[in-house]
Amino acid sequence: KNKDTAPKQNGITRQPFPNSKKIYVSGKIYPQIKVAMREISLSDTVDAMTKKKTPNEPVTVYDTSGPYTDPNKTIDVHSGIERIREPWIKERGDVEELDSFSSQYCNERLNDASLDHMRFKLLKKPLRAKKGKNVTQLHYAKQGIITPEMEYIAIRENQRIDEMTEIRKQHKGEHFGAAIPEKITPEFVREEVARGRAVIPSNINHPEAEPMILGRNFLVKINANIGNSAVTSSIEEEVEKAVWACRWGADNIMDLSTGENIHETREWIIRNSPVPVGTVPIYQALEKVNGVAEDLTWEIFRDTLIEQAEQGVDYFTIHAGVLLRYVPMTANRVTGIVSRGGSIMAKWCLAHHKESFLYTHFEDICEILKSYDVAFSLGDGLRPGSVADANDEAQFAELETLGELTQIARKHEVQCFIEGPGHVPMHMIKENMEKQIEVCDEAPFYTLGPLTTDIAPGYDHITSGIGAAMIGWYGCAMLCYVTPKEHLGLPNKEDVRVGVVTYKLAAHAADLAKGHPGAQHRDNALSMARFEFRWEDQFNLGLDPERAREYHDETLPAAGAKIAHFCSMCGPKFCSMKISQEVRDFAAVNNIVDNEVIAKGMEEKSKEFKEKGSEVYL
Ligand code: IRN
Ligand code: FE2
Repeated sequence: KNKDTAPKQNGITRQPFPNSKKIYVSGKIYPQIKVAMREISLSDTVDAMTKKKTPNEPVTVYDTSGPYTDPNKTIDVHSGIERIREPWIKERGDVEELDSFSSQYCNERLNDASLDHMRFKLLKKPLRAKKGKNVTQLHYAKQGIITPEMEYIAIRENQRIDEMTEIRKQHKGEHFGAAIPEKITPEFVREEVARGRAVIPSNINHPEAEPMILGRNFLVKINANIGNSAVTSSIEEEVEKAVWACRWGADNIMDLSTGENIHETREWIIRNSPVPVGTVPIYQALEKVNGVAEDLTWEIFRDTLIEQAEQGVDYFTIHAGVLLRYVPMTANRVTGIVSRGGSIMAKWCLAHHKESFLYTHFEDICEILKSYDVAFSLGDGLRPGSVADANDEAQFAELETLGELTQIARKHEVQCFIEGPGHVPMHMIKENMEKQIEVCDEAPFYTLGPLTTDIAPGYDHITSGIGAAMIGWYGCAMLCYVTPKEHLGLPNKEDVRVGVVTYKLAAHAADLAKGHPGAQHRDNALSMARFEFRWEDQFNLGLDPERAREYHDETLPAAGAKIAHFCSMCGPKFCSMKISQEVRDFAAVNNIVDNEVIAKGMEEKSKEFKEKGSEVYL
């Protein structure tokens, strides 16, 4: 069951989802923008008695898979995917093209003959803001400008709800102070960005990415971490990891690579990634000083930031909230400091007995980030690594500092969101969200899980999926996925798929509970298919059609079973959905009102049941 069966093209998964086609919706303000969505076509509803067929409208869903699922696109991973945002960025007139990287380190690497086995060419000349210009979406939003990125997002978030006639019962949702409109407009996107309540991770050097937004008044997004320390042999393999995560629904990926060839690996990922890419630059900086944390300097870190910004990283995790005086607060914890970046900075602070350069040079970092529109993802270096340590003094002390830094980032008009825990039991999750909103003045929250218990190694996608759904409902903007391998080992492709799908369902459960206007139509369509025994439609509308079909095939592999009015769980005689439909048909024929019908239907079923010998399983 665990093998990857999807057909590949040059090592990259390119198979479209079943019964799905890629559609592109044009903008109104900017007709040149083409918003990619997936349209799932459905089979007809067949009336059980008259056999009359009624067609079902196709369902449009949010699509993160990029051009890879569009059979009409030719893709060459060695030159990268289409740079859809390039004309938008250049037309704004605020950028200049550089002939090579500003970072000397980077240019040396480019000429290093020892890299021949993994050589990459400069696929794209780096862009940088012209002197004195700020190219962030936040800056434009504050000027009152609706960018093409903003209109793209508005269209994408709505999922054509205004064109769908078949919007059935939709629950209102509990908003917890959020304010989600009936329809997301480009102006609403602009306002949310201007307010700092939403972030569009969109480095000018990553024009390949399809714009997406993080904020509690929008769909909850998910992140998949893909980098690892293993040596990979080819560009295709690296790109395939990213493509695979996006295929299953990752809204955004983080390249956490360490070890050799970080720069090259990242180049390939970014040039071929249809979603924003984040990194933790301190990891690469640490490689440059051979893993000795104390040897890190501001200059090495600064150069790393510039190098990555010019490659196109859309946001940086920066653990600037780990202050010297907070480190002792972790001494009596059950699990101490579990953040990699957090522990590096804690070590540095103790060794030098000073505040870290991330904190003391924070404004310098803002100057760099605004020249490329890299967003801050302020790291939670002191997040709890066990439920016992949840919501403790160290965690909340760091959060206060992150709130302070948010204000500085905003002063510079640099986009900013906040990372959060970690391991938190269910009853302590809401407090996290509320505190973050208050302390960080509504900057988007981005959490790792949280894991709601520590006792299920091997199932931490579920221990954390529970917490992720809850915090997403309370207002968290993005959920960092956890795979079944968490705490145990490096995730393989199957783990990535399970992690992404688990987080996608947690995020969607949160969207439903929040009452996002673009959420419930998919549930309704799937439920109708399920009720009408349109098995194929039920599979195809799901998050993982392949897995659903496999499970159905396991007991009823015959083609006829895909239209049968039962499945192997209850068998043909005791399917509640079948019985319920029979009751309805009975009502239609006998022209009886609901309550009576049910009573009468129940009575008949009871008689039938007794006549057959009152056996539950025939
Ligand atoms: C997300 C929320 N809190 C932490 N994260 C993710 O953890 C973050 O985005 C990045 O992928 C990773 C950073 O780990 P360390 O360095 O904090 O352990
Ligand atoms: Fe953990």
